[in-house]
Amino acid sequence: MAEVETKTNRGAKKKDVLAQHGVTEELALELMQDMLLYRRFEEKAEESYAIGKVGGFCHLHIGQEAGAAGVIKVLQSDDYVLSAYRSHTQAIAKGINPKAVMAELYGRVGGTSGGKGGSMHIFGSDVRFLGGHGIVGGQVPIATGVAWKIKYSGENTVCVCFMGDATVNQGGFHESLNMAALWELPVIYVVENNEYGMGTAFDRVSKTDISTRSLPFDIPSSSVNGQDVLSTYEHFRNLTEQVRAGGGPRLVELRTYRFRGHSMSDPVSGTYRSTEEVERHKEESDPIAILRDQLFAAAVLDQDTLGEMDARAKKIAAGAADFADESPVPEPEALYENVWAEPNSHGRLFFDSRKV
Ligand SMILES: Cc1ncc(C[n+]2csc(CCOP(=O)(O)OP(=O)(O)O)c2C)c(N)n1
Repeated sequence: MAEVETKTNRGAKKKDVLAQHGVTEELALELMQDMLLYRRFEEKAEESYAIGKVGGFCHLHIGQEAGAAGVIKVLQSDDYVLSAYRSHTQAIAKGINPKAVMAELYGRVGGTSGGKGGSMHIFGSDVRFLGGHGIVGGQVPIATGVAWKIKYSGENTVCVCFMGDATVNQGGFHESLNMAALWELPVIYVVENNEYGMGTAFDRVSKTDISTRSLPFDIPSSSVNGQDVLSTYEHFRNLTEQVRAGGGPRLVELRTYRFRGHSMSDPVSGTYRSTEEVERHKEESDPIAILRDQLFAAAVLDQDTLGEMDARAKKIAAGAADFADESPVPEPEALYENVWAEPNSHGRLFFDSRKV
């Protein structure tokens, strides 16, 4: 006979979801708080862009927050992360202050690159977030070099390299995987497959799945639901342990979806996807709503607490915008700073990234 579901045993049963993924209640709530911050930060950036406070390109991660939260939460503070241009949330996840990220979007002195990099070039060498890269695939060979350095110097760290699905047909991606496999480098290549490279659907540019891309190099690959932060976290926790223990490189497809246009200057839908498609994804695969439902069902979270957490996230996002507003614009002389490398005592060219 079917067990009668009461309020108490419903909570107990659903708590299994957390146990299944090896996630404590505290960690699950942290993941929720992180994703709320990323969502509210991006919405604030969107608003600031719309009123002309953010110049240049601006690519939002709305809809894809579980990737930033679930992957980076697993890492040690001395692990490395590199990404493409849709990277505000990943930079915050790695430990860069949201104020410095927003000020960079605003082109202000208080930004991560003194306001000279903009949205696509968030950088924080002190927390080992090495960009923020505007050239599709540009970060992949660099991440491979970072992983080589980790191995050469015997560090107990790993390098995580995020990229979009349009990267996997680039030459540099394949060259990097070849070298990473050959030298058994501690690098995890993470492809955020949001189904489109600008306005081109992935199945229009590729006959095979992303996971097949590592087959020629004998690199293990996997695919995970990137809208479910608990699955993402669990997947990367296991994988990172293997890579850290010397297991060599990995390729992971994070199946996700972007809820906004390619960049702030593009429409949300267009000729390449319909409004209905976007609305369906928002309805069915919003990572925040998925975790909310899991935590409500497990009686780990209620509406009031969620409201408080959201208010906290909004306050941090608003504080970041205020900080950016108050930060000065760079002096014209700043154009000449951090441009040329200086020779060090060995006569070698040395670029002091701490000044950036
Ligand atoms: C080498 C290179 N080619 C073309 C572009 C123009 N471009 C900018 S974003 C983009 C699409 C990339 O899509 P994807 O890698 O899937 O990432 P997503 O935007 O979906 O996060 C293109 C083609 C570029 N920046 N660099």
